[in-house]
Amino acid sequence: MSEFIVPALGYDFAALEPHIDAKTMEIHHDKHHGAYVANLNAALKNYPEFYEKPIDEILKNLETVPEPARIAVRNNGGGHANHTLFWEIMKPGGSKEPMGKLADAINSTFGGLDALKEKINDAGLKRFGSGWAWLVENHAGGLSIMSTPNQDSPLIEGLYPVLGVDVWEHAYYLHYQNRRGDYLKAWWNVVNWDVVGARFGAGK
Ligand code: MN3
Repeated sequence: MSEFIVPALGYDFAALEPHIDAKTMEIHHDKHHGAYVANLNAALKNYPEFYEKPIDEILKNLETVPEPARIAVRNNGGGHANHTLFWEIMKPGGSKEPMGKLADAINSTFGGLDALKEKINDAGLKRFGSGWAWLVENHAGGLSIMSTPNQDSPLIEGLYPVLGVDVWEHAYYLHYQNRRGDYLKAWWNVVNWDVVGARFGAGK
């Protein structure tokens, strides 16, 4: 039985500067994500069969988690899944804008990339307290924008996250303090659209 682990970042903590500073990345990845994984493992210690399942599958079928562990798995398993996605879609390099079928879907659904960014930034700004803003593949296979509180994953609602931005203060406070809007605007500079594009259509 192997417990859940924090995936390696795959790039330097400083790789996303000046938009996301190295200290924020180090604390966020090692300490915050580390704590979600430690708490997830602790929550499942009496149900080790869940260590064998991908976290996305567990979240999609949250009702199969024994009741005593379910809230902790929702919070900490959500934290694990959400941050794993977050590190991947921020990889430096890659396309600077969406391509192919994702670009087509963004254009037809939202009227273009700028409109998409505005809507996601708005969802992130309106999230009271802590949470995430998302671009998801909806039940019809199209794109929708949503926000979730805390570490709730869209997977819990059967929606597939294509892109997500963390609006917890720990994601931006060292560099941006209370300026969540400035963080959201800057964040788009570090999105790797190759990774995001590959996710679109993978939710089936
Ligand atoms: Mn976070």
